[in-house]
Amino acid sequence: MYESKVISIILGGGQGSRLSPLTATRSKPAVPIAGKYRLVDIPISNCINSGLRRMYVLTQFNSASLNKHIKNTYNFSFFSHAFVDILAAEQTPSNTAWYQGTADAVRQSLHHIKQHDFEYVLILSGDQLYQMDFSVMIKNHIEKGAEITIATIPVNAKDGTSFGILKADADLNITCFTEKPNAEKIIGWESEVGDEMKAAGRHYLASMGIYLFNKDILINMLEGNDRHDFGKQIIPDAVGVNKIISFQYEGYWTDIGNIDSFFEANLGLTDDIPEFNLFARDPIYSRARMLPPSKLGGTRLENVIIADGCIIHAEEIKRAVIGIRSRIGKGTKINGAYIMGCDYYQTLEEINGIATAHKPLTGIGENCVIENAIIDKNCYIGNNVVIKGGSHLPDSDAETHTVKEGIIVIKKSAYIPDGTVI
Ligand code: ADQ
Ligand code: ADP
Repeated sequence: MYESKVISIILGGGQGSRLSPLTATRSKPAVPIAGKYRLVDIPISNCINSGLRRMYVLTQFNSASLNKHIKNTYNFSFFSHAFVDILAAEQTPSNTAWYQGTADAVRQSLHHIKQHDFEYVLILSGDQLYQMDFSVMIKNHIEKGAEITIATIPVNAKDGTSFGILKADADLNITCFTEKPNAEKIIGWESEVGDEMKAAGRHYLASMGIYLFNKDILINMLEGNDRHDFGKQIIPDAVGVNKIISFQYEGYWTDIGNIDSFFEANLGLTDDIPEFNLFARDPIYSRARMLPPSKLGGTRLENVIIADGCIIHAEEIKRAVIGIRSRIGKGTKINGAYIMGCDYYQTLEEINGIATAHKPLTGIGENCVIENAIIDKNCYIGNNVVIKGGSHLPDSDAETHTVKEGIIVIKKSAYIPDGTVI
């Protein structure tokens, strides 16, 4: 319904240091989640499921994997105006810098975006897990005659310090806004929220970093100035000047911008009734890979998601997400892990050659123990390897792995020889 009126812009990430080492060789939107998707599939699917089909993904650097994924996944009809285009920070004669922040990323992309016909711009974060129908927010924006709408969610005081916090009047006009207030400054910023939210201690209204702008307002705010960020500058400057309204959302929504929240969001998908529903009627779109069904033999499984194309002989797997083309050997025990899988299969000839050279195969070997870990794609993990994360481990960084908040992240294509203990 709003397809011809709205252009969506997905903020694909700055330098991605919070998700490193997963972003060492790929751009943030290309980071694999839930065994078979990539981060960017979440906002793109929300747009498609909301009837919005014209999208730009802004990213600091354009990895081959992001290009390939977008090109192979989002093919729209020849006769439709739909598109998903990547705009990577680019040097031009007038500008030699990378995106300096979220607003700067949009500013630098305006000359591409302005070539289309549209009335509204929907700005989305690329690192959030949620399912939201944006058409309801757009309808509300138009009916209320707003110039800017910010999607908001009630949060508790502790979480509130990580977000933009705002207050709205009875007509939901935003009257004040403060970006990431500290524990002292947040006092007094409580809002009237529903009973369920009150009972959960969620008294503060946080910006979800999801903005709907009228086209002219956005262009006026960005052109001819150097305000780099929406949260730090554009939104606070607009309060009291423009008609900004709050669109309150109370469903599941979580930031997955750091290793800890990324890990928990993935493992949360294995809960009996996960907060994020992969099995909803509106699908999460991703690349159709034509992989064979997964083959399992003799493995005890408890709360596990297994993607296509895996060959698994492990002894036991608990609370884990097992990604495409994973191979896991006999006797291995996994508890609390996200195994991203592999981009390719080895041929039998390769496997035999590798075996004689005493090198491990891609995937996870026999009799390994893996706990509290993320294993990036295409890793070679030998036999009798122990990878045990936990809160006792200090943050550290080595050639093959990083530890962040007790979670061990084995880097992409790492080679972990037989008998290694981490
Ligand atoms: P943050 O998420 O901390 O707060 P920011 O780091 O600016 O804000 O990132 C917003 C989104 O833009 C993220 O998806 C990020 O990856 C992406 N991004 C950041 N820099 C970018 C760049 N240079 N180029 C392209 N993309 C970039 C914001 C708001 C808060 C709000 C939270 C909700 O500022 O007010 O509460 O989002 O998560
Ligand atoms: P990531 O998912 O980590 O971002 P990419 O998508 O950039 O990685 O790379 C994955 C692609 O690389 C796969 O689609 C696969 O075609 C190719 N690839 C990588 N390594 C190999 C290999 N050793 N043999 C065959 N193909 C490979």
